[in-house]
Amino acid sequence: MTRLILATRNAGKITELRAILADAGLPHELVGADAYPDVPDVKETGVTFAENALLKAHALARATGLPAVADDSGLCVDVLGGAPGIFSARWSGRHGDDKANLDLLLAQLSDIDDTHRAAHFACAAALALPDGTERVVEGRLRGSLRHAPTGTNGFGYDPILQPEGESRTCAELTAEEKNAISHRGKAFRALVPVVRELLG
Ligand code: ITT
Repeated sequence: MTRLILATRNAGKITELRAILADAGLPHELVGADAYPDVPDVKETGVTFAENALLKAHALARATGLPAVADDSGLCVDVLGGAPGIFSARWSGRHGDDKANLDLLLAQLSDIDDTHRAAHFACAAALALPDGTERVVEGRLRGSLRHAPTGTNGFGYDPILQPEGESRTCAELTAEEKNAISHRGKAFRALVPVVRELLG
């Protein structure tokens, strides 16, 4: 069975990606980057989600000699011109401090009323092979931002993003409900035929 490495150390993402790829019926063994502790984290020097996803996938594919998939994702707020965007994970200054990132964003938007709180999650999903072959696809989830966090599921900015057509935030959706509509779900479902094409 081909081993496919997920280039992430974010436990929330690993859980989501495993479910999405398994649902799609991919016969590959999916392993998180933590299985390869000696591979250093790649610097996310790209300026788009696609560039960063490709950087992460290539670094892991090169280091392990195995096909690697990676995503780069974030929250893009209209009134902030698309920020935090690629800086979503480190918006407050500390990478991965979900609560500090969310609190800072809410404070920055405190005077903005509901008509101007449109935002979307964006995700680029990349596949890289050790020989340098690469593919990248993208997905989005549009919605609007609440004034206070609600819900305990998910991670990151889930408690404040209410998807279009929903009365709940992403953090009030079950994992299955979120995967069905999410930016990451869309991007990785679009990557499935690409994995099949390149890896069989
Ligand atoms: P890896 O780089 O190891 O994959 P990361 O958390 O740094 O993990 P990203 O660089 O893709 O991942 O940053 C994504 C950030 O954007 C993440 O930390 C969240 O703050 C936010 N984000 C992305 N997808 C999200 C989702 O589905 N729900 C909530 N927040 C999300």
